[in-house]
Formats: sequence, structure tokens, C-alpha cells
Amino acid sequence: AFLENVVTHPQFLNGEYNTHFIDETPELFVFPKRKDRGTKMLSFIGETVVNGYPGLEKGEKPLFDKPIVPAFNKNEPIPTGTKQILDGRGPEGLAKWVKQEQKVLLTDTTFRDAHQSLLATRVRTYDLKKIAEPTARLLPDLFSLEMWGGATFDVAMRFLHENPWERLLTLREKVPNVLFQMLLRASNGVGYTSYPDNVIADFVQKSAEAGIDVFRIFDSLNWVEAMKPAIEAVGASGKVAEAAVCYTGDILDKNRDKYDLNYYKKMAKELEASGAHILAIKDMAGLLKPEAAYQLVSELKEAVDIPIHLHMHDTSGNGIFTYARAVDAGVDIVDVAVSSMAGLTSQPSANSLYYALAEKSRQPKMDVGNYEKLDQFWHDTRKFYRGFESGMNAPHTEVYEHEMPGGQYSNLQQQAKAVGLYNRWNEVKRMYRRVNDLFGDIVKVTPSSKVVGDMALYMVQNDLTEEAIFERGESLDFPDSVVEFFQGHLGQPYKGFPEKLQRIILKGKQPIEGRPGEHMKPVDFKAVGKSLFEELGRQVTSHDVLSYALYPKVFMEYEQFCQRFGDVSVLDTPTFFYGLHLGEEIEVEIERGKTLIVKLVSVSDPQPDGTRIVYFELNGQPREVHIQDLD
Ligand code: 3PY
Ligand code: ZN
Repeated sequence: AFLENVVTHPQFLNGEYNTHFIDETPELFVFPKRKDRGTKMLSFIGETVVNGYPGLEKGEKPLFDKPIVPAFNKNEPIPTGTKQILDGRGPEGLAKWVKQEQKVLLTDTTFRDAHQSLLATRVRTYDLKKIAEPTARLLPDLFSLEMWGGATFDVAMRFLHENPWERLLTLREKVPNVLFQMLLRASNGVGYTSYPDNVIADFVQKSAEAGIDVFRIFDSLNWVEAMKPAIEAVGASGKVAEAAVCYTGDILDKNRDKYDLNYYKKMAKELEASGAHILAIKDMAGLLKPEAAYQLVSELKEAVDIPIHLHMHDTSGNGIFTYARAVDAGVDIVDVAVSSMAGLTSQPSANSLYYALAEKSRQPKMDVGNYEKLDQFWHDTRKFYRGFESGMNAPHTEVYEHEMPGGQYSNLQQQAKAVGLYNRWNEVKRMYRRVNDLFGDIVKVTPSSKVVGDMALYMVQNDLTEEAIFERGESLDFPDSVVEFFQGHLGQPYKGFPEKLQRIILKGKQPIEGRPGEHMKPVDFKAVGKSLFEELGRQVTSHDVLSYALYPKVFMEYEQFCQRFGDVSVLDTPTFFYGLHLGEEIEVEIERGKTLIVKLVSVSDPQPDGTRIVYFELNGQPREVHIQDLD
């Protein structure tokens, strides 16, 4: 797809060409007029004006308020923070410091999980970049900023057409003082499948070099064996390995004993013995009730010596109460988000927690006025992304029933919409829980949660019950993710797979034994680099190689997009999603000190060939682009 002409042909790049080459491959000697950056940008804006942004309803560009970035004095130094503690004392020294802090520490997730959970992960680097330095200055007492990993990696390339590595490097420059934290799905990296061990090790190393300090590592089935290679890789990088127990079920419910206190205690001890510097309790759905939090944290504080970091989602509306009880039990760090990006499927609000713990000795250290300033910025910025909101607008206690992770809710809803099941969403949620029970009550978090979601959609779409699966399973064509799950490609669930169901789903295929990453051929990074160089016809970075190793198709499509439209990350967010309205003029800084002035003049009716001509002014000069109208 990238062989536009001879200069990008592998044979040409290798110097293996002669005059026959021209005769044999005449199509390579067509040189398209090189499109300049301005034209590429106009093509993208034209596309958006004519066809809209995928997933958003087409229509007039809304009017937005300009978010207010808190003012600061550039000449004042940025206060020091936890990053300096890690750099000076190493991961063990940092962990020791955390344990000695009397007040509860905070991780702010606004840059990652909050928007993954509320806005389908769509927040762009353009907006994060604006608020990064003010955040560093206003919140220097944070334990960390969770700002990378999880779904942000692939969404950046797939939907935002930007490079996730650039986001990390850019933000790191602006935030020199607070630890950067990412979410790593153990052997699933930042993907939905298993990768060879050397991909995980290299990914950790390169992420550490690019600026990540704390790696929260979890396995989607709480399978410690699968977490060990990632924990070891983080240890080798000199950064902080925060290993997570994923919380599911309800330790207070005596009728559900698969995941009880002892289960979590045993796992926590195993993680500590595997080299974790911090233990995370990852309550991805928000199921941990206040008294359960008190019991769990108290017991885990007894069981391990490393600090405990609690992560949860506020879906039920009980988040602050749960945190307050966890704080009573001695939890060291909790995850919060700035108020206007908190609550519901996101994390509990930082501002609310501050007031909830008033007069308590462990009330977090912060200038709450500073949090309010950031809150204002996010209040307005969130509106740019309103097309991705899930529609949930009140506490949702049903989560205790369906147990769907906060980060999955809006995404599965989009998936349901895509297969025409939007009006049966309530059924899908109920089916999600039934599938969990059918699968033997498993931990549900990316990617195991996606398997449950896929199966739920499949069953609703085909009007299938559990009985039908057992009776007619042989003739059913199950979703690929479900088959792979029962083959063991995501690892082994606690207490194994339900055998009868496994046989039905696998239809004679043999499940794999042991850790998937062990059986996989290591990726030859050099060879990948070489073939990418040949295919793309440009210098390839080690980051490109990793992006490709994790997401070959998504990465290549992203590259193709860039060749066609250039770097669209420089566009402001309303223009990125909605284009321009007639007569609107914007300034686009395409590189430092180089600005394009773009004005939309008019859009023609469709031509006989189905295109529309979009007329612009670019730096005052008339320009036009032809766009295929897809309607
Ligand atoms: C992710 O893996 O992206 C998650 O947020 C899981 O909770
Ligand atoms: Zn989460």
C-alpha cells in the first residue's frame, strides 16, 4: 500500500535495481505530485466537513467555550515531587517513603483512566499538552499521574491518528516533578492478546526510557504466573513495579466464596515475593463496598510489607465512602480524578475526597483551590468530547449485578451500537453477567472482559440461552475471542475452565498448556525494523518497531493515514472532530514558529463523480480539495 513509486521500493532502497526494473515495474515510475503539508491538512479538514468524524453524528460544528488554562509564572521553578524521590532513592526507597507518609497519597488518573472510562479514551494530546505544566505546578504533592497505557495506546493511533510515544515524551518534558504511571496488562502489554516475552520486556524498557516511572501490572485472570515476566522487566529497568490483584465478586457475600479474603491475601503475598514494590488493589468495576474495603485493606496490610494502592471506579456512587474506609484501614495511595472528569464510570473525585476527609489526620495534602482551577479547564475541555459520552448520568448501582469494568462500559455500548443492539442494551448488560456465570465466574478486565462482552453480544444477537449453548453448541460459530480464550491464549482462570463448555466451544481443538508467551517465537526487532524501513521508505524508530509488534494492522493504517493527511495532531480538538463551519478561520501551528491560516470558504454540491469541491483560503490564497461524499 505504501509503494507509491520507485523510491520507496525495497529493491530500490537496497540498491538492487537496473534498467530492467523500469520495464518490469512501470507502475513504480509514476511520481504523484508531492503533497505539501498545507494540502494534506486541507484534505483532512475537507474530509471532516464533508463526511464527518467516524462515530460522531454529522452536523453543524457546535460552539464551544475556550477552556481556561490556569496562568503561571514561567520563571518560577516547578516544585520538586515524587519523581525526585524515585530518582534519588530508587524504587525500594520510594516505597519506604510512601509507607512513612502519614497522609493518604493520591494518584490522579485524569490523563488516562478517567477519559478512558467517560469518553471512550478519546482525549487528545493537544489538550493534555495544554494542561500538563499547570498540573505539574498546581499538584506537586501527587504520588503520580496515571497518563499512559491501558487503551490509550491503540486509541491514539487508531482513532486519534497520533503517536502514543510522542504523547509520553511531550508530557514528560512538561512534567518533571511527579511520577508518571501507566497501566500494563502483563503479557497482553497494551493490547488484547498475548505477546512473546521479548516484546513485553522491550516495551517495558522503552517505556521506562521514554518517561514511565510506575508500571501498574495486572493479569486479566489474576494469574500470577503471567505477571512475572512483566514484573521482572520493570525491576530490570530500575522503575517501580506495582503489581495488582484485580478485585471481583464480593468478599462480604458469604454465598459467593470463589474469591474470598484468603484468595486475595495469597495472591498479594505471591506478588510481593515476585518482586513487586507496591501492591495495587484494582477494582476495575467499582465493586468494593465500604466495609469490604476496610476488611480487605486491613488484612492485606497484615499480609504484606509493601505499600498498598487502591484503584476503583465510582460507578455505584459509593466511591468516596469506600475510600474513606480504606483510609481508616491504612491504605497508602488511592486513585482519584479532577472533579469534572470524576464520578460515574471514572474514579472518585479528588476534590470530594479532600472535603470528605476534613478534620481527619490522613486528609490528603493538596491545595484544593488548585484542583478547582484544573477542574474549570476540564469542565470545558470535556465538552469537546461529548459525542463519546455513554449517556450514564447518575449513580449506577446495577454495576454490583453485571460487574462490568468502568473502562469497558462506554466501549461495549459502542460495540453494541455497531451491531444494531443499541436498543437492547439492558439485555446485553444482564447477559454479560450470565456469561460470567456460564464461564465459571471469572475475573473480568481487559482482555477477559472483552471476551465476556463479545459472548454477551453474540448471545443476545442470536437469541441464545445457556441451554441452547449446551444443546446446539456444536453447530454454533462462536466469536474468535471466545474460542481463543477457551484455548488458553489469555492464560488460565482461577480453578480452570468449565470443561464441558470448553469442549463445546473448542470443537476438537486442543487447548494450550502453560503460559502463552512461552510458546511464542520471539520477535526479531531488527528484521521488523528493516522491513518497516523498506515498506515505509523512511527512518524507523525503535518506538515504531514496538508499535508495529503490538498492533501491526493499526500501526500500518496509522502510517497510511499520515501519508495521506500529514500530522493532524496539531489541529485544535473541535476542528479535528467537526471540521470548520463556513467562513470560519483558524490558525494551525504546524511546527514551532510556523503557522498556517486556514479558512473554509464554501462547499460545492456533489459533482457527477460523487465528489464535492471544498474551497479554502490557505494563508490568504484560494485552494480547493476534492472530497468523495460517502453519503
Ligand atoms: C485497561 O486495561 O485498559 C483497563 O482500564 C482495565 O481496567
Ligand atoms: Zn480502572
